[in-house]
Amino acid sequence: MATSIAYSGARRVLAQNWTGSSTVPSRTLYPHQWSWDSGFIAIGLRHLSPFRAQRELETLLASQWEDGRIPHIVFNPAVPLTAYFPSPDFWRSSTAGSAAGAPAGAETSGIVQPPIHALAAWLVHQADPAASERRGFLRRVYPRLVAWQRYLTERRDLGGLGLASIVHPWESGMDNSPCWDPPLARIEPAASASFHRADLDHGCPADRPTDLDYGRYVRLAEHYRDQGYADDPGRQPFAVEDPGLNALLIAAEHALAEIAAELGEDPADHQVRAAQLTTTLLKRLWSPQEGMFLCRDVVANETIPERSAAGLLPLILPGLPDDVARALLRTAAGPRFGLGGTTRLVPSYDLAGKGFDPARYWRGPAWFNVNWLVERGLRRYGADLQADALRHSLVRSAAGSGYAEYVDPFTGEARGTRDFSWTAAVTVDLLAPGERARLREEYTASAHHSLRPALQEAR
Ligand code: 2M8
Repeated sequence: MATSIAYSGARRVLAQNWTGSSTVPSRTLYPHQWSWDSGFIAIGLRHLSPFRAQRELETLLASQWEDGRIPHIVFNPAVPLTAYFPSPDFWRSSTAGSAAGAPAGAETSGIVQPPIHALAAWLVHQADPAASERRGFLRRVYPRLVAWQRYLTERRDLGGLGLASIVHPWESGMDNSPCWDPPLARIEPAASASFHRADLDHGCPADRPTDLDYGRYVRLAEHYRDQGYADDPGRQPFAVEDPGLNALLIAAEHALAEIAAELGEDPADHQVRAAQLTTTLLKRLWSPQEGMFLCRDVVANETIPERSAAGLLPLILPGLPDDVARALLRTAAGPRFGLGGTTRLVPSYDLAGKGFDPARYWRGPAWFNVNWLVERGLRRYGADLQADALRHSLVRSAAGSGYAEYVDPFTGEARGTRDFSWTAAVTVDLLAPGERARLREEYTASAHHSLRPALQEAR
């Protein structure tokens, strides 16, 4: 498919999903604003309209809680309650979240999602620095992004060693990953008759999480809400350190250092935090045996023996030890993820894992945002040929699937909903003229390792 068709299709999806102040992930399945979706969407939108990209992030940040958290959903009051579950009357943020500083004038969820936002803000600024400066974009978002980072590194340090924990599978963004099966098995599900799954009004049940998973999601969210969304360590039935979320947390600290320097402030604090967090990530979640990062169950105090694409995402970070970066590249290209071999795109979960299902949501299908991150990681460590091939495959699969929410990792067949915003947004970014060359220059200039030989070894 010609790249111009892919580009114009993606632009059409982003235009049709724009509400005037932000973008819905999907007009049917997800008719509100989602936190990490908006980050990826802004990264694509910056090439079409830097102003809209700024608005996307500013709209989300306007509903930030006083404790610094950015809620995972900001509800549109014009959308009927029945359109999405759990709806605002489930979360009751303005009342149940008042002690945590939830805004009084907006309804949101009370949980969070991975912190892509500082990186997104930095990339949005770079798309048109003059326009960004004119609107004081970075100066306005910087304190909010710092407060968000402090929320995650302080209030969410439930393991006590510095990494952020998730307290609900939805917080990982990879909702029904098999990584959550062991810690979720401890949770008594809410009765299925106690809620109505609006997702099944729009999605095929075989592509979505099971009712048993939903019962557990509901129970955990109710529990968190009923504690006033407090984050006291030891009181969460589900607490997991996820390498994907923590990789983005560290990437955010690097982006905040760039933003601080651009604003004439001292970036040192962010640089030190990024280095410390990277050391902790390596100590706590790196598995030399598996050649990737694994999740840690903080409640059971044990490693979760499941491999998901989240464990490859630290590749986006500068400064990984050579042996770690080499092993990650080998694992990505090996039988579990099939990059450049058996799969078109990196699957969300281990192809050889017992929970693998090529159709069901985060249990195997390939997702475009995850692959966009992997593409950057490959470039960061000098695997340009593999990154180019993945980029090509991402664009082809996105346009060929009608900008599907996710696809079968082997065939590229569309799954989930269509005309999905972040699929369109990363397509625009991957096709933006000069963007990849700029990235290569940035990575070369910052003198991060070039591991081309490692990739050759891996093949
Ligand atoms: C999916 O999650 C929501 C709950 O947050 C759902 O299934 O209803 C996930 O894919 C998540 O990563 C994404 O942000 C959200 C909206 O696209 O949908």
